[in-house]
Formats: sequence, structure tokens, C-alpha cells
Amino acid sequence: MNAVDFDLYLVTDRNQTGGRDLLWVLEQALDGGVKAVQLREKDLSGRDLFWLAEKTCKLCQAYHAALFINDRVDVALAVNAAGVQLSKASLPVVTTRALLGPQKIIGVSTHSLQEAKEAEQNGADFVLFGPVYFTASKAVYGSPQGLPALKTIVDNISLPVYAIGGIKPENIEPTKNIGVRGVALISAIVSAESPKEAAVKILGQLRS
Ligand code: TZP
Repeated sequence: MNAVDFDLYLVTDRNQTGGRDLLWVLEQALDGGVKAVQLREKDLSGRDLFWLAEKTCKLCQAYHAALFINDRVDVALAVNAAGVQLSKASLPVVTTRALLGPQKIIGVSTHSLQEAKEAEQNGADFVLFGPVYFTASKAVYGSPQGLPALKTIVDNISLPVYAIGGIKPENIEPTKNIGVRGVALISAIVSAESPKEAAVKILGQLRS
């Protein structure tokens, strides 16, 4: 298991920036102290994702931040990203590990204890669990999982667990108290009027 050393994991969505350039938003967030970014632009073609990933990778390098590519192991390899974020529809963890080698970091997005345990057994480095709170993009899948379900994951696997889904400054404290390694989020930073100030605030809360 590779060590993961970040507490705030910023996930991108260029459709939630309010028309602002995604790279500008990311630079603001990095300026605010974000050290881990997941490029999650699922509607882009492989080619367009690659171009964006190259630019994002350079930006992250300038801020000594780790870049993870959602789903696309090939794109992660092509830009030499720190790792990938896999979902149920992605290549299996074991196959991804064989392709990426031992040093790259593999995160897995999970929605149940069984998925989290499988990710651990198969050699993932960390898991995301959610949606913990209400978030518009996941409302179609039903109610959020809530803190008790998050606690079950934290208590039953030894991998670092990150909470995702509806994470906002007002719920950082109770989420942190569950014992998560950190939080992952989109809108609280990407859609914030000042992504930099939002990142500073959330990092301050996570570390207080
Ligand atoms: N996976 C579970 S919830 C979610 C993803 C990608 C969306 C997180 O977005 P937000 O804006 O932080 O609720």
C-alpha cells in the first residue's frame, strides 16, 4: 500500500465553474494549498482529456500537488500522473496495478462496505466513500449514505477513507470526527466565488 499524504482531495468538473476556465479555478485552489487533484471530466474524448491532463499535470507539478486521473489508466500513464481514481465501471484494481506498477497510487470510489473491502483486498491505496451528504449530481441514485455508513467503512477497513458527496465547510467537523483520512469534494471549491479562499478555509478546518 502506497502512503497517501493529503487530507483534501479536489475533484474537477468544468461544468461547475460558473463559466470560469477550469485551469484558472485549479490554480486558485492550488494557491490555497490543495495538494491532490482528481481530473474527472467524463464527457471528454481520450484525446481532449489527454490535452487537458497534460496542462493539469504541469500545473500540479508547479504546486507539488498529486494528480489523479479518473478512470483512464492510459491517460494517467501518458501524462505520468501520480495515480488513478477507479470506479465500478473501470478496469479492475489488480489489472490497473499491473499496468501502472507498484509506485502509482490507486484510489477506488466505493458505495458499500463490500466494495471497500474488495478494493482493499485487491491492492488499492485509498477509497472514497459516498455520497455522505446530499449532492445534486447523485440525487438520482437515492438518499445519501450518511455518517453512520461512513463510520462502518472507517471501522472495518485499514485503508485511508475519504468522504465524498455534499462536503461543505459546515459539515467538515462531524465528518472529520468519524476518523476519515480526509474529504473529497467538487462544488465547495470549484463553484466557490473564490476557490482559493474556499480551499484555505476547508484546509484550516481539516487541520484544526
Ligand atoms: N462521487 C460521489 S458524490 C460525488 C462524486 C463524484 C459528487 C461530489 O460533488 P460535491 O459537489 O462535492 O457534492
